[in-house]
Amino acid sequence: VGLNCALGAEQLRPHIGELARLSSNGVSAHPNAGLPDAFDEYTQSTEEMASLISEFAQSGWLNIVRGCCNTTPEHIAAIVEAVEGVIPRPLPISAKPAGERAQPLVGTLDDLRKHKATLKLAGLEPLRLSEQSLFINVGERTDVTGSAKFARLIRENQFAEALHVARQQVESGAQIIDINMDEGMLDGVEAMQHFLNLIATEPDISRVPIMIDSSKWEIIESGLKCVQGKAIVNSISLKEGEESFVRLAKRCKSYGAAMVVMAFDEAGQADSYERKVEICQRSYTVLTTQADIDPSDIIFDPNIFAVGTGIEEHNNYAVDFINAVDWIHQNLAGVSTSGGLSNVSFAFRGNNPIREAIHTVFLYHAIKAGLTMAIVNAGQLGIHDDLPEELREAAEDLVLNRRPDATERLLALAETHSGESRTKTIKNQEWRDLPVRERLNHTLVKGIKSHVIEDIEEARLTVARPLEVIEGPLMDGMGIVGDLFATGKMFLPQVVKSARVMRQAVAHLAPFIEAEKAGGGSAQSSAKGKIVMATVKGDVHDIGKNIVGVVLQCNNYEIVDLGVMVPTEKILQTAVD
Ligand code: THG
Repeated sequence: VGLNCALGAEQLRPHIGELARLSSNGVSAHPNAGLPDAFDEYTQSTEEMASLISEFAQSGWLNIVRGCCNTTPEHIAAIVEAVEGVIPRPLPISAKPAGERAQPLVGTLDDLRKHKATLKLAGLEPLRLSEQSLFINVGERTDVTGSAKFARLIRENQFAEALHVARQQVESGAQIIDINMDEGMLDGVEAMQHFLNLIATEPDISRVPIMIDSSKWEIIESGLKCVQGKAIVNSISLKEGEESFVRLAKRCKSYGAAMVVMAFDEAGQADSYERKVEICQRSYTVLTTQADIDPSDIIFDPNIFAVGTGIEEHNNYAVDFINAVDWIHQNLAGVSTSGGLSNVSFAFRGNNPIREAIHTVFLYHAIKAGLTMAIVNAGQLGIHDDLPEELREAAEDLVLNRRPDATERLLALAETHSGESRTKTIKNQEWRDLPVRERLNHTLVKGIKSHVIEDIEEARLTVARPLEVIEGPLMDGMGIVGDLFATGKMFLPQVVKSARVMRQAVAHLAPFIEAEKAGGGSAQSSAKGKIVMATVKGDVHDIGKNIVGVVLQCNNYEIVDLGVMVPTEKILQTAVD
């Protein structure tokens, strides 16, 4: 794998360096003779080009090198001379020779920790999981079987609106989106391909990896042919026996996709802890020994089924899922886990506050057991500590199967809570009468945009310097958000909302802070120093940076803010300049 054209060797350096770091195959470089000047002429000398290439080779980056635009026989001769005797890049040790089978990685606990979830995915941007990774939200709304609205949009060919649903998922915190076009009245292959091609042209959607969800292999494969990056197949299983399982797993691998593996075998879906464990163990062995699948590409879904259905055999479903997730992470090295969260509350359809309460409680416990990701309605997760005490208790009784009458008790509560959506509850509360500091806390934690400016303005008038509003109530609020998030009581989509409010608040204060600085007069005019700030390549999160920037400015530093996703070279060059 390598890069040619478009750039000269100098500009190609970071990309070749990165490929060399990542690739398990040989790496090639075919740079142009520099970049064209204003007259479209390439002027790089043979010596200059050869010296750059020599540096690449000496760094151990190259297996093949040649030239592209405007390299002359003289350039090539100089390159040949420059790399003479340099050892080609050795292949990384982890790269297995073709055909060699992976051994199952069941081993000691230490081995397990080492091999824990290293799933790598990508849309336009990479999503790499490690042991430190937080829970991943997969957006569920782009599913014709899970959303009446999305189904209607697709049926009526309103693809622009359907794209909007996908964008909303990403905006409200989905880090992957699940797409399902399984409906009797639809040409699933056609709908999947059309929708995925449209998504590919929307960088703010296609930056996240896609989970292609279908019970028909034909639809999945048609999707795999359209997606950029490294997608997830949802799903394969042993339901039709080992032979077809192995064949489909190999197909997934040939497209470079990761795969959701359902706890499903020839005898049916696993509905008890023992069956879940048995099928996942067997699937793991088959996949790693017969299909040469890397465990990091396996995502086990041990089936989230509905609880509270009134059928006694269902009472332990959530507990069995959570315990199976725990077992999988203790015993099947390197794999990830997932589930369809909204399934668990099907029995309470039509009552969103109750469903949200069940989801929140369920996720809290499943994440503690190690759950890597779940298919969720990203914009609609509750905050664990915010659930009214009695609702949380009742939901927990149901999810954890703690009392035989859990369903009845939750239903009784459902009557009092029915119809009231969570947002309405907040609106109706008397939080507007609280002191301004507490109102700001509430606004930040809940991510409510409606009164931010008004409250910030009020707070600003109570302090001597506008900066104190940031350093006081706003930082306090973010502290609360951070604590709730760290303890699994608040989820990423909510943090995203809080962050937006914080951004709004800081934006309102910035001009006042600027004005104060300008009014500070000549006594303060000599800066204490100059700071270059940026978020690095791959990181779009700039709120922390912006706050530090504002605070430093107030302390008389000059700030050069390069923005977000800035390449290393640019940061270094700016520092040098
Ligand atoms: N495992 C895997 N994939 C899955 C599931 C799973 N894919 C589909 C499903 N389960 C997860 N997705 C959803 C999406 C929506 C709902 C439930 C699961 C849902 N929808 C509301 C309802 O039906 O009441 C929506 C109503 C509406 O807006 O029309 O609950 O388990 N691997």
